[in-house]
Amino acid sequence: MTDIPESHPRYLSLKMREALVKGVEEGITSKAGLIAHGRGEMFDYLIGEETIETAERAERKAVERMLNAENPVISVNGNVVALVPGGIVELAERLDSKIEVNLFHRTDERMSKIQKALEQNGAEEVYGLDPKEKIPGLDHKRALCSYEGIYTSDVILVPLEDGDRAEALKEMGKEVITIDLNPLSRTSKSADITIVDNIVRAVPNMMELEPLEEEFDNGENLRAALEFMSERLRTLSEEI
Ligand code: PTJ
Repeated sequence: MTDIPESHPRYLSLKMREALVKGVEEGITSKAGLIAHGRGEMFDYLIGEETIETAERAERKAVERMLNAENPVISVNGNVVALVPGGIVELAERLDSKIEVNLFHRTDERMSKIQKALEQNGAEEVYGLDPKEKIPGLDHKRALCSYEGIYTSDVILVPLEDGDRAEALKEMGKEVITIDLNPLSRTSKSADITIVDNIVRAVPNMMELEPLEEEFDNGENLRAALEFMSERLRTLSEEI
């Protein structure tokens, strides 16, 4: 592993990359996960690599919906575990939520490595390893899920999710919350609540923030996030 000095101006960003590379080396993160992260980084750049107001509002609403759910579930993949292994376990505790491993590039080996990583970070029960159900409308392995977790969940947090699965979960009638830096992704557009923030900030924020009781319109919130990005680009271009 490269030793990154804390004084480096892009220290946090480089640490994230290192965590993902380590994830790949350990068999937790998929190689495609590196590419997915690169896309995320680009959008993070556009929001100035900090939590913007619209994201904080979505984070607060997400906390409110998860706390009021009957069977809330956090779906976890190889990128999530590489970036916030402890954070996701703590968040599940705060929200009284189950954790289920649900992979796009599913192999038994990755599933069990991710389960172990979560357990090492304090998770007592990890769902999804012995799936008895399928998310309708998806082809084979991507669809596999547990009955107690994803299949019967009413509110589901699916960070860094693939668009097909987010749409299929909506089709099942679930309330879908995502964390996705790209406000234009299919997941972002089909979710009920989209948190346009880096997961490394969103998860600790959701540990602290008060639930939002007011009405929340995801389309409006997404447009405001895009507007923020355009405005920032305009300002930055004037500074050159
Ligand atoms: O571990 P697996 O096999 O389940 O695979 C996971 C990935 C992420 C590879 C898979 O789900 C995938 O291909 O996802 P997509 O379709 O690339 O979508 C991931 C979304 O997350 C993209 O819109 C990225 O912009 C966004 N993203 C990437 N890194 C971050 C992020 N959003 C928030 N925080 C990040 N750190």
